[in-house]
Amino acid sequence: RSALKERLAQLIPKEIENVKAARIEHGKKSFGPVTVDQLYGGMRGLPALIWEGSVLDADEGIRFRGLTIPECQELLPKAPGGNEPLPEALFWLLVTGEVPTQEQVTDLSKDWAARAEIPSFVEEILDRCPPTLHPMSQFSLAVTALNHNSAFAAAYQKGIKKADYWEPTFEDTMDLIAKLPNIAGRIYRNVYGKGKVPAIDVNKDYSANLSTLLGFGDNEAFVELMRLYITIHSDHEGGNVSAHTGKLVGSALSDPFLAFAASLNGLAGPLHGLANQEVLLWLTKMADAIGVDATDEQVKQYAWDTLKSGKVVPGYGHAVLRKTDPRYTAQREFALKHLPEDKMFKLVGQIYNIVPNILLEAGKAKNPWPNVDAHSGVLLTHYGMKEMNFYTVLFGVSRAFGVGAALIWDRALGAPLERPKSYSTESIKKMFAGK
Ligand code: FCX
Repeated sequence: RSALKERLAQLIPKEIENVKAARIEHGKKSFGPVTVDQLYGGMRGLPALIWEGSVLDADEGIRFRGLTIPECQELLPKAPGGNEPLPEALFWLLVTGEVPTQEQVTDLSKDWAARAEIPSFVEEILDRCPPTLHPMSQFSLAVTALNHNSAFAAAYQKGIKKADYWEPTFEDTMDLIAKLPNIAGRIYRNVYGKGKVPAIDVNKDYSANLSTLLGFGDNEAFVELMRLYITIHSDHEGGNVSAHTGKLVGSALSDPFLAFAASLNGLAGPLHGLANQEVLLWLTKMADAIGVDATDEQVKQYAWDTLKSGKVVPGYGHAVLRKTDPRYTAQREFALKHLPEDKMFKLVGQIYNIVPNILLEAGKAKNPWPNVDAHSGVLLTHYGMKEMNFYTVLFGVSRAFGVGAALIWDRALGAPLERPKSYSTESIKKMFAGK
């Protein structure tokens, strides 16, 4: 058993009691009324899910098990000589609620490296994809196919007891996360003609290996970027499309590969994870049209033109956040440290000073501030990863950490099948007639 599984086995009985106690004390309490508008309005603000790994505050942003991003940067173990938290440590935190030791993190790096290989038939599936098939579709195909070797699916067929569901779910989640660098690396190299995927180094951490498989392993700044990137993209509470989809599909006892493939299909939408690709496309077009050294007036005009053509400004706005996303700020700080003179970074900063006022003036968006996707693309571009269609794959690798941790806890706590009630307009009219 890995150290993390050992710790989980100790924590689960206590957490089952903790949940029981919370339900006895608060189970019948109400969050307040549900309005008809919430049903029509994408369920904004509707309390509906339990998600243990992180909670999002509209003003403050995300906290992972109670820790803000700067707190994670300070408290979580780092690589020797590195400054950014290791995603291994973030996963440990998401799963256990505890900050791991350096030794526990190293144990996880080694465990993932040992599980990293993907079956040859999955390699073949990826090799047969036309390079014109979007990297996110390829990613989802490969993750779905990993279900072939699911420990959970096999155990379920054998009649595993409900109390033990978490164990094969844990094994599948560990396998899933471990195999993503090989999948991402293969897609990147196949689609953009970057040669063969090299081998994993069992003595390196997850982000170092991911960077090597993508072809950027020699650049320590890129490796550090990956550590920060995975950490901040891992989890954003339970209601966002990718997280909720994974939880929903998992609630049918679909194994973690099937559940996470569903998450990826949601992440591939332009209002969610694909926005990082859209941002870079928008920035590049802007730079082509008005130059990277454009005046504020020109940037303003360009943003207005985008809005007037009926498009959204990608990377701005959020369904929950009402202030600048701390994930944006963390990336901005990284850029200020590592690439302060980068022209595209400067353009991103200029846009930050201009777009919120325009969105406020336009008067529709409830949140005029930037989200995580407004910044990630320029950082990747700076280090030479210019293929913007690929960006959401890196978001997907990261999101497996949060969705995976949640799937383990859902099975440990015996979360039931999700089945909310839906209504037709006709039934709503009847129900509230004369009221
Ligand atoms: N540009 C232009 N219009 C915007 C806008 C933006 N950036 N953000 C919101 N609006 C518009 C909406 O399109 C909506 O218009 P409508 O009434 O004509 O349909 C109106 O403002 C109200 O929307 P609002 O309640 O503020 O936002 P929602 O909760 O419905 O949607 C998203 C939130 C994120 C989808 C929205 O702000 C958006 O489209 N942003 C651009 C895409 C983006 O960056 N997505 C990534 C988000 C996130 F960080 C992630 O998941 O990765």
